[in-house]
Amino acid sequence: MATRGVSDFRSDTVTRPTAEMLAAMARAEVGDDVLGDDPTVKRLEEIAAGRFGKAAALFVASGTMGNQCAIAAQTRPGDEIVIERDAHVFLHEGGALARIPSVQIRPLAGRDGALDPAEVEAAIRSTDIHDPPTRLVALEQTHLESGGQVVPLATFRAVREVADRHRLRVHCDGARIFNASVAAGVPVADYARHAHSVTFCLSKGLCCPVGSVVVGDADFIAECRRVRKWMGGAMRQSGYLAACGIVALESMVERLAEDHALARTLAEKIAEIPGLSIDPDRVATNVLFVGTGKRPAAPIADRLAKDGVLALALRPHAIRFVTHHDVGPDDAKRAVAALRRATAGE
Ligand code: TLP
Repeated sequence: MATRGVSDFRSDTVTRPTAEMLAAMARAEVGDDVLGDDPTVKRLEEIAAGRFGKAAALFVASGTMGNQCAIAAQTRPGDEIVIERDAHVFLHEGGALARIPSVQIRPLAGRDGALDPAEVEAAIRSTDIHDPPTRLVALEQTHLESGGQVVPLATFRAVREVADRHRLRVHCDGARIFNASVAAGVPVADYARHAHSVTFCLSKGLCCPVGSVVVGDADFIAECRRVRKWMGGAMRQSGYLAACGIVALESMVERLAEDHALARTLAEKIAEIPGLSIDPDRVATNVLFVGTGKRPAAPIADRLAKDGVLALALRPHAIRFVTHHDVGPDDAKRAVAALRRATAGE
């Protein structure tokens, strides 16, 4: 279903709230959440904590805010965190790690986003006074830059074993952890068991207009609540937004499989277009990076936009397409036709 006449594959963040969400907003019971009396926010936080098998949760404005609160709550300025080198937290959050938790990064190359536990262990600093203290390992599920790959549960387990041996914390940027869960058939709580904290997004494939949630134990969430406050992220009648989150968790998760199937179909069709490269067998969830060979990606994306197909030329020679609730098979056909025209130079 094309919104406003365009087929928008730029991100799953472009999704609009569903009719059910708008209805839930209209009837939401709200209060002042900073004073602790918004029942709808509390309900969302309870449902989220339960779903992830954690004691507590905190509703935050965005994935970025959730990640930064979670890392700030578990580190001290000057600590080092071990992280996959293409992680969103590191690459795409405006340098927030340097500004908010003020931590230093130890980036490691992952395989499809999965860190090698032995390399994590080897990267841990000594207690020598010259070394920064290693405090936390950060994972990402799904891993965006590798094209929405699912990080195996075994990686979570093995990284946590290393972390426990060295008394490190594990944070998971689970912006799209529900996509991983649906694709792999693994409950989110199984991933979360191996992380002290998880941030997940309501405003991506789950279609909410705003919001993410951080989950963890009660002391950690209490600290996140403090950090969120000094970041300016404490909200008042945010139950209107939390109401959408409840609908999302109750009714929008299983349908993510449709987005994955559409991504796969789209990849299969794009793979037939000369001059473009994508391996459909490697499309694990809802993200596709389409290689444009020697041709620069930006003019191709500009040409697509003229045909009403939006996608992001995020790399010099690759265009990113993301499938979601608000695009369907007709949008995919339109994208394929537009790509054929664009690459034929029409
Ligand atoms: N990602 C956005 C862009 O920033 C690239 C997108 O369109 O995919 N973690 C991951 C893995 C993300 O993909 C994103 C958003 C975030 C965190 C941040 O979430 P927000 O945008 O809510 O701050």
